[in-house]
Amino acid sequence: MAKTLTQKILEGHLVAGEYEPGKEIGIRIDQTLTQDATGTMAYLQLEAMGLDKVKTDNSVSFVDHNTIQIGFENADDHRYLQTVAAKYGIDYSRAGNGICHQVHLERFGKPGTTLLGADSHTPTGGGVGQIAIGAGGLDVALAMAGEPFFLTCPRVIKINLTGKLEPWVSAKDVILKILGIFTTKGNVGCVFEYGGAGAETLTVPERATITNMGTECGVTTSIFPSDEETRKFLRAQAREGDWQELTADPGAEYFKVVDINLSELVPMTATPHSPGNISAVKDLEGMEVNQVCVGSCTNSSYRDLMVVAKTLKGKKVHPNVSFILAPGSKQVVDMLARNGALADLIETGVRLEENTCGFCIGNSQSPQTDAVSLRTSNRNFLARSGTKSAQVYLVSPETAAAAVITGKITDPRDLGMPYPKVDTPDEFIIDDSMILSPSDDPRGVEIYRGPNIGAPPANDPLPETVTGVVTIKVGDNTTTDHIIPAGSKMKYRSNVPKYSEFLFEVLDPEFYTRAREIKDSGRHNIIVGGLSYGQGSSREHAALCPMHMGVKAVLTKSFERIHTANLINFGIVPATFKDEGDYDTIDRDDRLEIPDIREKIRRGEPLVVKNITKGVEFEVDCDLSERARDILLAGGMLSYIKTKRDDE
Ligand code: MIC
Ligand code: SF4
Repeated sequence: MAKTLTQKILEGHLVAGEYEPGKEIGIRIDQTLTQDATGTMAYLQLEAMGLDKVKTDNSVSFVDHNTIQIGFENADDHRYLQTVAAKYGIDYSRAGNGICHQVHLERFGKPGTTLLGADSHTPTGGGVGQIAIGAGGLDVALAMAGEPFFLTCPRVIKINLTGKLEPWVSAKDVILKILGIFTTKGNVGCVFEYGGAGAETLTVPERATITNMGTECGVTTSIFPSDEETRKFLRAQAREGDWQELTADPGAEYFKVVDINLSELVPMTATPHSPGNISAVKDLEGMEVNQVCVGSCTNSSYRDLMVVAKTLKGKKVHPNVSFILAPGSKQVVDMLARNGALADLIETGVRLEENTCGFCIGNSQSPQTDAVSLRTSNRNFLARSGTKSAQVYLVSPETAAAAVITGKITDPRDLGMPYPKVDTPDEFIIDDSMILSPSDDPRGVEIYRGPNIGAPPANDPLPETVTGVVTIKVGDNTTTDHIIPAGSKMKYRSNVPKYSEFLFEVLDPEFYTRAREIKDSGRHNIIVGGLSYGQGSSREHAALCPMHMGVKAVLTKSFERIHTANLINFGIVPATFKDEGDYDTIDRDDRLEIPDIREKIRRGEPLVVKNITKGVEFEVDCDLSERARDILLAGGMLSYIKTKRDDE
């Protein structure tokens, strides 16, 4: 039978279950990545598993998120990460080497392999034909320990590309177009597999922009075939040996096929406050711009920055615009420094940030009140930039560069300039000296632990009955940035009690105090949400901190994939309304009871929720695999593993 590329790679890695879309499967993981904001918790969990060495082919610990280092916390955590990597056989990419996804694509990504990353944009690796999936840190720790990764066998959607991009239209416009078609919700359990003659016209960094931001649609991952273009990129990275040709079989059947003619695309933007609010740049032309930020794991490659540098050469930054640039990696900066493009950029009046996540995560360069900020990143959720009243528009590097010159939202085709097309160079500058190999004498490595690091908190098994209060009711598309902000608070990632104080801060600053009172009175906290709850990042703190605050159940219209897995891993029941209308009957502060919850979960039956305040009852579904049910009943993954080990 003709197979999709996704099926070929997944079947080649199958260790549990059968390849049948919709069913749970377990796959072997070849590579893992973590970053510093998710990494400390993941490695504390890995340490608790008692291994000598990771069991993957290759695991990399990147430092790219918390590099601002106000206070001792981040620097301490980075030292912890460095020592733990040296001891457990993990490569350590030092702060200053670049953003995890960009560096991984350059130096590690390998066609046909599986990559599990503790960051939602791990699918960037799909740009070189990897099955690259984002997950919570605990799942990544388990993969490092050699355990399978469990996921729902995906429905594969083919995105058939035809034509060729016109000048000034680029990969970001392709993925924004796709977001306009698929939106940010309703795509859980799917994979986007790209193909068609149009796919061949895109370079690897362009493909990686597209797979990176497929995450915003909520798909499990996105993947391009591995072809001559992939080979060219790997050769330029001095890794041609990692190449193999990989395509779908002719005649492979897909769940759905969507055709996109690249020749018809125009510059696009995602308007505030969701990557799913798509407009043509033309429709917003003339709006005054206060800030332009180029960078992030979506658009910080050599190709992207060269297009910006060439467009701006000889020009000055508009007086009303603050122009920030954060390159994706040391390799990118090195290339730009040596070919003169960096000097051109400096002449324009750019404000250079370190080659890290930087502005993208809101821990620096927060714009002014009510600012219009154009960013080449992937998320424009409310307050993510650090300024709640700011209006963030997501755009391509080309559209960003145009606004730097004009001070207004401008369709770059209107600049009236020849398009500075940038191809993959024959050779990238290779210098891996910022990637530290593990120690030859792991026993001799002493792990450094600063005072900011606490042990991962433990949970109790699920009670027979949940007796709780609705601590918060939120609407559709609630993201993990709403649940637990990153930005300046992210330095508390290793200190769960402290970090929990910021839960739901953006939506309801009183949440923490209320949740604390409810917990202290011996009752459970319950969260109520709308459609696509838990969109966005992989941060397990969006489940870990609620667990710490005594949240036992989250009732929603629907969930996103990584967040559901994180809730289960931390012993919180994810349940969906059988009848979505029941959402409207609940209010904050309602007292709810969910009797016999253990028994019903064990039997896979709907749960009955009694709203004591309103005097009504309704049903919610908690339709999980047998394994997920066992994890939940044990009170989370760590207790589950412990019970399993005790039984063996
Ligand atoms: C993000 O872009 O939101 C992050 C910060 O990279 C997160 C990970 C985290 O919260 O640490 C992600 O995308 O998973
Ligand atoms: Fe970093 Fe932003 Fe990419 Fe997240 S989306 S990994 S914060 S650059």
